[in-house]
Amino acid sequence: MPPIAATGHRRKVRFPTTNLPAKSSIATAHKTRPVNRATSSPSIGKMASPSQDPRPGVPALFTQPPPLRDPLVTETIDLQDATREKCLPFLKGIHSSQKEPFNACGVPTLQRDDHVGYLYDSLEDYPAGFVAMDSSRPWMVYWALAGLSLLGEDATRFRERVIVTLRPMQNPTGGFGGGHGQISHCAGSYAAVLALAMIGGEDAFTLIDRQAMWRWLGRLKQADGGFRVCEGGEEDVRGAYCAMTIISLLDLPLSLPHDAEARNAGLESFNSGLAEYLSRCQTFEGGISGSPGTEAHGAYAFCALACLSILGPPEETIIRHMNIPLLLSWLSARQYAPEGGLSGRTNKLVDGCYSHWVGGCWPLLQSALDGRPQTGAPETSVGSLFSREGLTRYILGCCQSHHGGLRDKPGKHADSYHTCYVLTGLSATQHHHYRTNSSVSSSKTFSSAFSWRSSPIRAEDNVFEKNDRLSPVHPLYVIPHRAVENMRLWSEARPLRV
Ligand code: FPP
Ligand code: K
Ligand code: ZN
Repeated sequence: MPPIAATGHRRKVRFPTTNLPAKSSIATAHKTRPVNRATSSPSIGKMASPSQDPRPGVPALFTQPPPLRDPLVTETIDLQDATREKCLPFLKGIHSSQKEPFNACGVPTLQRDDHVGYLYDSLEDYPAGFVAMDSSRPWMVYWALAGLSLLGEDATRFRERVIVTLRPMQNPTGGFGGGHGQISHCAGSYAAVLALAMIGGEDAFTLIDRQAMWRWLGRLKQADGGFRVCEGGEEDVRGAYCAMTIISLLDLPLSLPHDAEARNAGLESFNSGLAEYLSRCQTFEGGISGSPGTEAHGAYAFCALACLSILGPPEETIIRHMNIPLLLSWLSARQYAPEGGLSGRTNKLVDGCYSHWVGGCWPLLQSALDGRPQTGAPETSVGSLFSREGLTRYILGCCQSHHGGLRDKPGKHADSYHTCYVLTGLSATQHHHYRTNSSVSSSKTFSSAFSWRSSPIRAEDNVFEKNDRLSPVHPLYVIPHRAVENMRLWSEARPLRV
């Protein structure tokens, strides 16, 4: 039982009987089951015949297979073909599970109430099979609150309940575990801090032991500039992004604690060697990997670019530490046609959650290319670097689950992770994110991270309707701007003496 039920919003939870999350970590929370060839065949289910005409308003780019084909037949290509065939009736707007109304562009409406209901449900009880999610408790809270905020709901009504839920997960030695009694982890701490920022208020902020958090993060900093995700755990760009998110939001001192082992290697600050470490994560493909020498992946690309954008102005940090033409080429290759959605890596499939992990890279790169910020929105901009129309079509056409919640792709069940990140991606297609030369923060360090603004893109300039508009979220912290600002200003007013 949750400590305090979400009174007034208790709904009956609908749980799928199959496709339960298999593992517990964020890295696996969105993993799909191995595809069963028989069930992934495009001919099953109650879908319309693939040859049926699309609704008016859907351009041929989104209704036909790509004109160029690799004649080689491999498992990868079979899977790609099957995925495309599965998506086509949804893109054409003719699948029987899609809900009316459709707009003049042939795109279905955002089923806002269904998604709100799904996320409220996601904070209620779970059957035994979900025990694997036990180490993702702070994430469950974060995904629901972030998703609800995007949908225009008020996250602060969960204040008391979130505080009671998260309190036992904080360890006296610093940081939050994935649940009560679990060792502190960067990912759980990131989700917990962001959830507390969203509910806001003195009780939420004072819950965090900032001094212990600083000491614990000091033990994660490595001699090569990067961060481990937990003591004795792996070192990767998730660690770096989560750590710098926490440090900058809570205004923790940048100097490493005296007992930090990285000091023995000559490092003095949390920033030391970090940008150079992230630079070493860019691969021959142009994408960014979890650690130097491994495969480029969209989730890591976002962590690395957001971390660089926290460290300093993207037009300095990203430009200096990344090969931009190569990065542009790899990021662009993540968007597929006819699907319109984004993949996480070369030769893999579109997945709704990359609407954020990959889609969220674009505003950061755009800001880097636009150069030094001005008083308001930039007068000239490199403009949109991806197809907002394609991504909107994939999200609204292929990712909305019939009973609420959003999903990886047709044939998959919704879950709160995908609901959160698909909505984040949809919001990114509806807003311009840019920085100005005035920061909310009065300190010089991280001033650029707190200078982001957004302006809505007109519904007429994309394929969504006015009522489908989501709230904007901060492109680095992935929570509402106000939540970012309140936590930073509260922390700045209470400098830590160490
Ligand atoms: C591959 O999964 C996925 C990864 C290698 C990385 C997953 C990491 C995240 C989603 C986010 C981490 C960020 C933070 C802030 C903790 P897959 O093989 O199932 O998917 P794919 O086929 O699409 O690559
Ligand atoms: K995936
Ligand atoms: Zn996914």
